[in-house]
Amino acid sequence: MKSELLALCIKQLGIEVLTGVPDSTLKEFCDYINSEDTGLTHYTAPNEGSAVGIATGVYLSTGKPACVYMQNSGIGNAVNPITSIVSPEVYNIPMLFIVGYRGSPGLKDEPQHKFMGRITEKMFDCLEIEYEVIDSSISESKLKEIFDKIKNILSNKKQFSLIIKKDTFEKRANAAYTNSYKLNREYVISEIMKKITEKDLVVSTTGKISREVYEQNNRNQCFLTVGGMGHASMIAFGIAENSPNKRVICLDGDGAALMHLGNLAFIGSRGIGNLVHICLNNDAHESVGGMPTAAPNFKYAETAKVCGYSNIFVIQTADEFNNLMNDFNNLGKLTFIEIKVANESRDDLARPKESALDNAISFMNYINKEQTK
Ligand SMILES: Cc1ncc(C[n+]2csc(CCOP(=O)(O)OP(=O)(O)O)c2C)c(N)n1
Repeated sequence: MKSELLALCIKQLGIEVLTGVPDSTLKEFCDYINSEDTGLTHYTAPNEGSAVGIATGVYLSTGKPACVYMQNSGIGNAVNPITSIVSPEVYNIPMLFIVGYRGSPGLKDEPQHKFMGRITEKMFDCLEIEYEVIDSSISESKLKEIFDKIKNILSNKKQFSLIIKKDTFEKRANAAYTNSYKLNREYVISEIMKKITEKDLVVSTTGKISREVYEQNNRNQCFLTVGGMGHASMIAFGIAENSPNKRVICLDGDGAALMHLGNLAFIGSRGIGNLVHICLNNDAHESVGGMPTAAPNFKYAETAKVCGYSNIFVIQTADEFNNLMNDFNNLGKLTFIEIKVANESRDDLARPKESALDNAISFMNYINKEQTK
């Protein structure tokens, strides 16, 4: 299916606004709406729940439904506004969902997608939202049939979800997302990992940051938060609070930090002394194709300062980074480091061979072993 065709079908429903969080399954479509003049107003949202909020506001102010796109993992973020705002039993807001189907039954996928993949259709059954699953075999006439049905459903003020399997979209030339930053994220991670001592624990965020951490040697000390985008910093906080003799390094992404920005306010207010929160900021969702976040240019370090973090660094040049590395093991207070990195990664990054459960077990064993030393 061509991305253009899907956008056209959406427009023909009278929809004028698209909002969501990018996803790798929807990459071609996300590239199209990010880089071409589609005639649709597009907002990348901080998280999928916020996208449902935007779409609700659009409907309330224009009487026209909006379209919310997301990876199926984002259904988790969207459930609350769907059940408590959008539902016919509350404000009855018509809405079209476009959902990337990671972990669809029968497809080999990463561990974090297995469970949500298995229950995605059941989630929509449970939410009482009609849906269709489509894949690359979809014909234009079948798509037209589905959209005729969607038109009816939306005009009856209901919601509909189009669940899209991997490789459904025709490939497009890669959109060129760049920023002006020079530091390479994998290099930055490898240098940080060289500084890690046996007293350090590392918690890394969802996506390629964790894959780049996995490429380093000290894996037993690392908890790779392979799913649950945006939650790594709170996991790091929970560990730091309960491991007073350790230093916890959180390797976060800007998109992830933005997804649950309240975490900064919470952590900053706790005055905890053994947490170093590093935000690898490329202004992008690099892991799923490099699309911009909801707020490129957002000032993460300044925000962390206002939130109460004690030590604040903004690193952009190689010199600044080298200076930081020289002092890295003397950082003694609640620290926030924003490192501006290029919007790039290599294609041949490894994926963890061990299961997610094995990662949790070896991480816990490492903590236990250290605690009894
Ligand atoms: C709730 C949720 N929504 C969307 C995704 C898909 N996803 C995985 S990684 C990622 C990008 C993360 O961006 P960022 O934290 O800035 O890190 P970067 O990839 O740029 O290093 C996205 C959108 C997801 N895993 N979970």
